Amino acid sequence: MLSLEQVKQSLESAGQSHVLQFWPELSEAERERLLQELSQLDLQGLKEHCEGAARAAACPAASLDHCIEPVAPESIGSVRTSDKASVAQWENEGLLQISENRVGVLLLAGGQGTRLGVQYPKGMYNVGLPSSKTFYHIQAERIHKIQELAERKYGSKCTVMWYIMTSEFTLAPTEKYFKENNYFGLDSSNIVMFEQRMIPAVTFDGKIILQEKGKIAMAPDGNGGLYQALVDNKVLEDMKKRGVEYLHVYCVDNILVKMADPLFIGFCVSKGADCGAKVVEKAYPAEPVGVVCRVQGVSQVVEYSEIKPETAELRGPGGDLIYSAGNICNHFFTRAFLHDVAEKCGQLKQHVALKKVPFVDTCGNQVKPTKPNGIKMEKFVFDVFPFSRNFVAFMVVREDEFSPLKNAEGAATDSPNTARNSLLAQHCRWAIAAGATLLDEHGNTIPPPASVSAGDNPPARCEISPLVSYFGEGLEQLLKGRTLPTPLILDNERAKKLQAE
Ligand code: UD2
Repeated sequence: MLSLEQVKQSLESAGQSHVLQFWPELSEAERERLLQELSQLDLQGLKEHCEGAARAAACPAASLDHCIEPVAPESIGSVRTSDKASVAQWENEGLLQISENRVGVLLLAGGQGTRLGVQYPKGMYNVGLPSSKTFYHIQAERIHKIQELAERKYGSKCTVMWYIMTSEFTLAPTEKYFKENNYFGLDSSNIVMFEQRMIPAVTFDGKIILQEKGKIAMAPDGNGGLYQALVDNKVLEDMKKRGVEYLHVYCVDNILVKMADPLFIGFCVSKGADCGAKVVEKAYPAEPVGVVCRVQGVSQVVEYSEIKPETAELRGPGGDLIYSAGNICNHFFTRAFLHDVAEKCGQLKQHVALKKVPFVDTCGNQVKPTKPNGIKMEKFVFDVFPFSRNFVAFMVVREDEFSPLKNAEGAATDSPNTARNSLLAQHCRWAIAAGATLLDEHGNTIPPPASVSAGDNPPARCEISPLVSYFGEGLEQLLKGRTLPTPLILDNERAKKLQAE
């Protein structure tokens, strides 16, 4: 830890002496915490960070709209339009890589979940499924299952490493939650949690914001902080040691996420890609997903917050959105590519977010601003795409793969209700496709799958544990010809009973 004198000098030369304004009023413990916090900051880079943030907020970067063009549809792989043989070949390739321990998953879980408004990590959120499982729990079970499927197909016991990027906000509660739940049955030595860096929020005139008299307002450096965090925490070395060559990076809040999706992994590997992104057809122009497009000829993602509404609304002659390849924060990277970009993490673009940041004023009063007063600088995980030598995009079916939780209950989109419904609707489709007749709570037969779509009210509460089925496979032998009342939780125990009947 640095001394008070050292910190004082650095703050002075960065024009940030106000940070110690309340020092005389602080208790010993508060002083120690503040010194600790300041010692962890990049004090050398502080001046540039604060001035840079103020500059960036004053003159926002020119919009990219004038130099973007859509990715040609034929250059996007697609699960829907590819022939069955190719799909099977990609899936087998993915399972083979998994069976050889060459695939890991990396969860981006450092965000603060501001829109959802909970004080704990989003991964611990329970959207109200019949089983009450949380995102972390579901994801752990999908890892279990995909390991099992790869093992069964190729006959070798395997591990999908689970790397979890957290932040100061999410690390301790996530660790505690995993421990309390016995790592959901996974081997704890195959789960690696690490922390991304935090950076100070600053005012529009480039002054660090004090959240309390003895505490700086800090925020994680965006999900693109991943690349620095991989270096800081020697994650690439860990991957190398364990032989993990491919990483599936994903965000925490998509209830339908297919962990280490063998089809996506197999597609990327078969195409010799170093970097890839899953996309879905955008649902509506203002949907909060980035678009995969070409900027001056180079494939990348333009984030929803940085594209003009009139560009997002552009439609082709058939009425389809021109920028329709919606990024769902599911990325593929080879370890070699990550190794290359780790050296370039200093070059990653900084994005400006204007936020309402609670602060103490110069008289020491707590203020909760009603309009944005602070700048948070963020890096985006997809900003490494332009460094790729062979980038591929893969279009998947929204109903099968994408239903994110962003907003609190009551919102029309991306809420606990829509997430829960998407999963239950999917599981009803699986059960019916496997030959089950589901009965609703009144004993009426549930109609066939075509009438069930994500986001709609699912016709019944039917939840299938990932331990029983990963993407609808293996259900026929359990469900064909059966009439089952709902609510139904099809977990391992119930599956065993059905098998025994
Ligand atoms: C993300 C994508 C967007 C779209 C959408 C789909 C980015 C930058 N944007 O937007 O294009 O795909 O998801 O749902 O990827 N996170 C961290 N550290 C941070 C900030 C965020 O780990 O400092 C994690 C966060 O916990 C979450 C993921 O990154 O798992 C995405 O973050 P978000 O929910 O803030 O991103 P969103 O919805 O604006």
